[in-house]
Amino acid sequence: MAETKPDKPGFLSRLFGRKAETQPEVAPQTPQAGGEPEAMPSPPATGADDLSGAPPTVTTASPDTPEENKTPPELAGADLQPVEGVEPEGGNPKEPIPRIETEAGPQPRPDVAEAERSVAPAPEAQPAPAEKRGWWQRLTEGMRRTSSSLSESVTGLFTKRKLDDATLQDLEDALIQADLGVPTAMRITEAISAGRYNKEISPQEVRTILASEVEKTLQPVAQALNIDRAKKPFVILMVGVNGAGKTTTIGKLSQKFRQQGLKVMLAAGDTFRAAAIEQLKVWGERVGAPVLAREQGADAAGLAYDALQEAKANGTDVLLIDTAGRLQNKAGLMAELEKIVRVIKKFDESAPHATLLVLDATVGQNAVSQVELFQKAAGVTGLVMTKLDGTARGGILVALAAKFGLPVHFIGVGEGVEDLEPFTAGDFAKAIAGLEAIS
Ligand SMILES: Nc1nc2c(ncn2[C@@H]2O[C@H](COP(=O)(O)OP(=O)(O)O)[C@@H](O)[C@H]2O)c(=O)[nH]1
Ligand SMILES: [Mg+2]
Repeated sequence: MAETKPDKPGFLSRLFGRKAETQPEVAPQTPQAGGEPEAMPSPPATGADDLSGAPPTVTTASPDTPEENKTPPELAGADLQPVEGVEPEGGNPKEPIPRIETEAGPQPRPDVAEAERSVAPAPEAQPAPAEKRGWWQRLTEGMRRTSSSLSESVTGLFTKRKLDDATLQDLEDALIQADLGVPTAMRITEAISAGRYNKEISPQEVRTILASEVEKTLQPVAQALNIDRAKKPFVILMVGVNGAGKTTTIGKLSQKFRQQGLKVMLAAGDTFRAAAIEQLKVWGERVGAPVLAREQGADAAGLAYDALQEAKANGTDVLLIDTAGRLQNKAGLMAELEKIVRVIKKFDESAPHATLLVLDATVGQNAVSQVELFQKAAGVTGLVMTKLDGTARGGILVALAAKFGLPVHFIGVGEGVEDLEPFTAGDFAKAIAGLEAIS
């Protein structure tokens, strides 16, 4: 209850679904058209398969981005090193971003669309103070697809029905289907049945118990990302598969750090794609953080090392290092990440001080194997889960918490710079159980 503040409508709303398919009955105050610009619509799937990183037939990203994506001129030219030989790429940034199915599940079409994304990270990057919706609202709106599917199951199962074995089994199935994971689903079902067997239980009571059990699972992992000011720079390595949201998350985090008065520097370590470099540069310009970038194909570990040196020399507080995430070449990916970590440690034994794995919630259970892979390759210290707004599979976060116990620092419910917030167990649990939507 403590997390639910009436003046805090917003992130929770986005988290639980404000996409078109969401159920209107859970719709909070903010109409779809209102408030901040929507995240880019989820585009139609394409057959493009460019995870190989092959040189793209990239459409040219004109630096003349649409009005809302224009970089404030005063922030331009912040790069420490301009990227030579890299023409801005991409087509019409307003085009929807096509997504493809990969082994990791639905992914944004990485290379060809990268250009578009590179110049169109966040329509609402300039915070609109008056219109800025609160986090709770954005979270519940964003997560509505997850919560409404769970909520429907609960309502269907428990309306005027006694709690018997069949109902409990159906509930457990619904929870498993919602990606909460088998152990958690069993625990929740047990908690609901305790002392209530053969009695009637209202859907609302079920939701309350569900929220409380989910919160118990999430509480231990809901940990803030603490920037140790004694480490200068505090080095954050961002890892994750292509399209998970690494670069966008770096932009959003940088904005937060900048607002805290920290000096931030970015390193464009995804050197496979020119457009990925450009994308980070746009974010750097937008949030006022210099970007160390090299030409496409440059050695990422060398770049990370140089970035550390530069950051140390210029008194940077936080250095965020972007990386490539080509899942189609797992051996290569792991070797590169291991090398980056090794080289960083040569400079500072205690670094990286945080290795954040960015996970796309829409991949559902595939997130489990991604955690295992990146833990092995880079020693993940914490998770960031993105795109909780675009999926009914938000329950995966609960399954990951139960399975790995890794800290979850932030969750993302949209493409905008404000759509990332520290993860709090109570808010998430309530949002997933659809409690707020009911009351
Ligand atoms: N809906 C939504 N889209 C997101 C979120 N985070 C990132 N994205 C989008 O996902 C796409 C891929 O993000 P990007 O940062 O380029 O992924 P990367 O390849 O891991 O660096 C971009 O279009 C982002 O705008 C989120 O929380 N919600
Ligand atoms: Mg990227």
